[in-house]
Amino acid sequence: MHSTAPGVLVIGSSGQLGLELLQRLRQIHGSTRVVASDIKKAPDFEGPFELLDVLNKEALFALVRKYEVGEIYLLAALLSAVGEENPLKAWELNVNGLLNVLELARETGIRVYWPSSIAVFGSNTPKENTPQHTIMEPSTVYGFSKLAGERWCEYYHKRYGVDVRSLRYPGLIGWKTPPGGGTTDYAVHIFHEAIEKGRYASFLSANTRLPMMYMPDAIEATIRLMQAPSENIRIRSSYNLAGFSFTPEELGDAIREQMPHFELSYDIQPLRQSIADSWPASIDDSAARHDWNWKPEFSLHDMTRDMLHNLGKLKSQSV
Ligand code: AKB
Repeated sequence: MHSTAPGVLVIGSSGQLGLELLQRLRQIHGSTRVVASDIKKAPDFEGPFELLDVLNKEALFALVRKYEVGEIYLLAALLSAVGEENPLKAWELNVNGLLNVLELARETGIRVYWPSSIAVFGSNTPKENTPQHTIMEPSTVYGFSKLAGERWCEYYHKRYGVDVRSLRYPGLIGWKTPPGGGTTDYAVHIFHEAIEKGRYASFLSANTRLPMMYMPDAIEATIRLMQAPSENIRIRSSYNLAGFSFTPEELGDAIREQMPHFELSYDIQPLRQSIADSWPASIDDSAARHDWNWKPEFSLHDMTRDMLHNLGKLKSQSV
């Protein structure tokens, strides 16, 4: 790298969030300054890409030196449903991967972005308008690995001055990339099958209300958080973040406004249903709104229209 500005490293760049965040970061910083990395390469990358397992500390440190990295976005994680299939691997990747990055940040002064999730809450948490500070007794390995990660982030900030920032994402919905093994994935699958088959069988029950967000809002929130002055970031564990909440039935109704013949049925998966039942139905994100002016743009109906339009276009181009 010959630029004087520090490089940006995205770890987990082939995933649902990674790919879209990578594109946005490359718009902001320029393609050559933003290095993509993952354990597998996504098909259509332009710009630097490196194979990297974040658990390999030496390889991580070498990459940071090679590209003179000043900022890391650590997105590699096992999500809630796949995490339950391999709990020890989920713990190792989600916690030790973060610790490798935090150690690097402590030694070099690199800034860090790391996502947390609404999965940090559990069934004893108030379900409606879940506060920033409340009871947290997550029941999934994903949830308590994220909660442990939040504690580590705050610890590295207070103890070593590491500039680490984080958001508790709700379920993320986007058309550019498939979701990667979460409990909220139905809200993306439903659009694919609505367009391809005109019907969908939801693995969550009709009245399961969960907090969700359209991907452009999630990307905007991430960029806004990272661009905010350090003194505005009062919370160094992770900020609550809200878009909108809905049930599968309400999402089906919103799709039917655009596609009147769409049929929704139910084929409940007990594991995912029990995870969803332990999570909040809606989130209070007033701390994020106050500290760094967060405000989402998209409603359920805006998102539904945009998803059907863009995904429909994408699918018609690929046939
Ligand atoms: C999941 O369902 O596991 C994720 C999340 C809410 O963190 N989408």
